[in-house]
Amino acid sequence: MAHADKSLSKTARIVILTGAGISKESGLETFRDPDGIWARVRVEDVATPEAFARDPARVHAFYNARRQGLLSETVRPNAAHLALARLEAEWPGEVLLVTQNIDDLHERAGARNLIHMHGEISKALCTLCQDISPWRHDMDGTSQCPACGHTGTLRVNVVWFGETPFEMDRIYQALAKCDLFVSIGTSGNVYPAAGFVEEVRMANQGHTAELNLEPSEGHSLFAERIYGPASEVVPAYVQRLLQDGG
Ligand code: BJW
Repeated sequence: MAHADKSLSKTARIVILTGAGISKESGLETFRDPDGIWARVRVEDVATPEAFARDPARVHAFYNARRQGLLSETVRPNAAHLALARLEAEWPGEVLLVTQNIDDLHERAGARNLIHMHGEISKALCTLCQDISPWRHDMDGTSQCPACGHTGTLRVNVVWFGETPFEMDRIYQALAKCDLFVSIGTSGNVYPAAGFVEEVRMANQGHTAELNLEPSEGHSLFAERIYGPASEVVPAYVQRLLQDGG
């Protein structure tokens, strides 16, 4: 474990990036772990615009199953989601949470200043009128857009490979001026998120920390590294920040 060498001012600006690992202990699958989603489904079959054009029914079925899983009673925010919401509520400076996750567990835990850079599974995007609307049930080729009334034009509002993630300008602005960047539960395989730590290192003197089950692809780029289950290491890290600034 590598540690921080200085305390943060209580007005420090914090950016937190989360990935699938933070929701694992809530009962949701990660992607690249041995028991992850990409071990049983090919990316090219479900997570590209080409896959949707080729076989929309298959892609709808993939996301319908995951949406149903997210809505099941056993899936709830865990101690890591709750700790980050507590940090946002109690930290005197700005805290921006950027998640790659398409679940809503950060919101359910109470997070407010949150960007879903890879979209949200509980929203539909109309490919005709571009409207984005809440969508909590199954979607198929007969689903009707609530805004324009057309059928067969809806897709899940998530970012597939080759598409541009949401709110990148706002994210890069926050990275450029943050004093602390914390990456939690992400393997560091997918860009642009995997490059955020380098953005911070290049743009300013911000401290960087990785909290994950195991070292990520880019672990050596982080000044501080803490390994263990998110439900244990995140609450402890937040407690330390709130107590003495790091
Ligand atoms: C725990 C734990 C516990 C487990 N506690 N931890 C070469 C060719 C073609 C394209 C590219 C290329 N090189 C780069 C690209 C770009 C491409 C890319 O990165 N490809 C790479 C694979 C090479 N990226 C894109 O196409 C992106 N768009 C883009 O770049 O646009 C250009 C642009 C950039 C910047 C500005 C403007 C424009 C889009 C990427 C879209 C990713 N989409 C997915 C699917 C979304 C919907 C869905 O959920 O189905 O997003 S893929 C999938 O991976 C999902 C995730 O958000 C993303 C990241 O995964 P994550 O969260 O890191 O999960 P895992 O499973 O990888 O890791 C989990 C970690 O948790 C592990 O380390 C575990 O150890 C840990 N863990 N249990 C703590 N209890």
